[in-house]
Amino acid sequence: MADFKNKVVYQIYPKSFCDSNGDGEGDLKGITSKLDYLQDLGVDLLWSTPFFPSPQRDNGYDVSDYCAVDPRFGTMEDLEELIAEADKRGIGLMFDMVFNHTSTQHEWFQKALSGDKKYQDYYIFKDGTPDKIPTNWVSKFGGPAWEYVPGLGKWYLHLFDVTQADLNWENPEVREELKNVLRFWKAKGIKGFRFDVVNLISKPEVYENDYIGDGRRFYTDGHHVHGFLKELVADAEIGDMVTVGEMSSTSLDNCIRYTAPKEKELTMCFSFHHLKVDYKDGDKWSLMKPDLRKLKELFTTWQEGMQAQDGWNALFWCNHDQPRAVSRFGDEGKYWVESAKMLASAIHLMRGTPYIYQGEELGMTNHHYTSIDQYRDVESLNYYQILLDKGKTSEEALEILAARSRDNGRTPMQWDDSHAAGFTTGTPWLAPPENYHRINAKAQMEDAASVRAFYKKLVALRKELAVISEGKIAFILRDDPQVLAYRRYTDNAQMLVLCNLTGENAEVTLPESWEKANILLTNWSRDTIRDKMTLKPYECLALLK
Ligand code: TEU
Repeated sequence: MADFKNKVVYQIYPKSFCDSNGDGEGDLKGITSKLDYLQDLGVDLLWSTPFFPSPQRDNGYDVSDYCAVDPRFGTMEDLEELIAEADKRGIGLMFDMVFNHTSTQHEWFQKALSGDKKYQDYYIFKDGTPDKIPTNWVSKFGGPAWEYVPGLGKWYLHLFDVTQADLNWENPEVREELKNVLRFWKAKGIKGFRFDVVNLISKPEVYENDYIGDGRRFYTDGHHVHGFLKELVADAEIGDMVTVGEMSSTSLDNCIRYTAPKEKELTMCFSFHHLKVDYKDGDKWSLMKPDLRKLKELFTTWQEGMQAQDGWNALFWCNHDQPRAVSRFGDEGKYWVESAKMLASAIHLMRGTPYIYQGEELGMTNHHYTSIDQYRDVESLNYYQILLDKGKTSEEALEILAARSRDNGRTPMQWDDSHAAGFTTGTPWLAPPENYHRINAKAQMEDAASVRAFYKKLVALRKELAVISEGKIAFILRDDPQVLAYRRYTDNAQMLVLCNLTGENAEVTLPESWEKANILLTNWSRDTIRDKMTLKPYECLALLK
């Protein structure tokens, strides 16, 4: 995969990006209408989450036809227009391939239900009786991971929602079908793919109960996963495209194998360990402040570990499954601008490919909903009930959802301060936070000191400076409790990045003399550098020599 290291990817959640027809949901024409905005930001690739036909139980991650456009998002012509218009602006499209499971509305599953043996073997069905579930595994959205079909006398596996049936990758016919999907979209001229939870595709030979966990250790990074990926990439001839795998609960060793060029699997991968540093006892639904030491440790291990063996990280804080980074790791109040910019520098100057999730470049925040009626996500609705069943009051459960719900990342893009943040002329499917009057793209496009202007600068710097796109990385100040610090270097240049992760001043002693270095970037005004100095709250500083 030549020439991707200076590129930046922008992620779009189409349902919430821009609504062109006033039905309250975003659509493909809406995306096309905002391409100039994206070109101005300087991004190279657009990853859109799924817009394929789907009953929308999981907002499009329950696909019922991989090679068509859901009418709620537009038509195939709209999609072709989007691809062509993006191409004119030097922007490539990346589509989201949800290949671990299909919707139970997919033709294959429907045929399986009607008794067709060929299609039953496309999924993971186990013979049995309703009183004996095959294993005790827990679905990622809560509840059992198996569903019984009385008419067939069989159970089927669903690691996610009950309407998302896991595909049987051991069946070569399934793999061939999926290669055809890739060939179909490649022929449309797109530039890359994102593969949803692709490290869960290889299931074990024997299904057994998990007495120490929820079952994930039996199917995560499973025994055939690397072989399946190699075969998929080679046979569908997508080795020259940009590919990113979403890796759930993965390991460093596996991610090296998924992404080292010699393995011929993927260009890069998402891992999520750094986004669990505020899960108390590893539980997403148990709140705590982010453990900053742990965060630093994880960045260090993954950056240096991937570098040592030629792996490549996708760099990100936000996506459609995550609360907003500025609300979670920064400060929505007094230091909103500073913390949003600091978080951006922290990852954009690392080794890997940065992803900007829609609205992140504006410093968009969590929604602060106060009633369960405001939520739409299946995971939030399920867990609200689970939390109540565990004895939480509804206030407590709502407080947890407000911090952790995936809907935080799914509120409409804040374009301007008009009705519904300029996202739709109708009623938005999910309400934007009130702060859109203040935080919006229009206001920030006119402000050279805005969060967006800072992101734009970071995107441009990655293209200008090889030390950012190609340089090596080494972490310093490893024991400092407040400051994330790393050095990037090539034969010709050196860069030092300091990020104060806290809202307090931080004293730092630079490792060697950087006094004469140039200030490349900062979120506070500063013109002198000393070997010993105080970083202001959330200050970030990039020095170049
Ligand atoms: O996400 C996979 C995933 O692991 C997270 O959704 C995780 O399960 C969740 O945050 C639980 O806390 C991908 C997609 O990004 C997500 O939107 C889909 O719902 C999921 O796969 C199923 O396709």
